[in-house]
Amino acid sequence: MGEIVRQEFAIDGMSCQGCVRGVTGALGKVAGVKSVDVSLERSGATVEFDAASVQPAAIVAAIVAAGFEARPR
Ligand SMILES: [Cu+2]
Repeated sequence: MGEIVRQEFAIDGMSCQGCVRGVTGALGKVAGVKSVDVSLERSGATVEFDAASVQPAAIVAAIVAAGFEARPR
């Protein structure tokens, strides 16, 4: 188990709580992600993850695969 990192990601394209649930569910399936807080108001997500097992690019990719644009903030 590596260092737990907390990082903000900007997400474009979320318009309702269904989108928030979609992103939350997608991130919850990424191995190494410890916690997810997706906010419609902030158009983003705060993600805590194990830096030894997941890279920020994989978190971005999971959000994109769910149908949204994302980038580290
Ligand atoms: Cu929606």
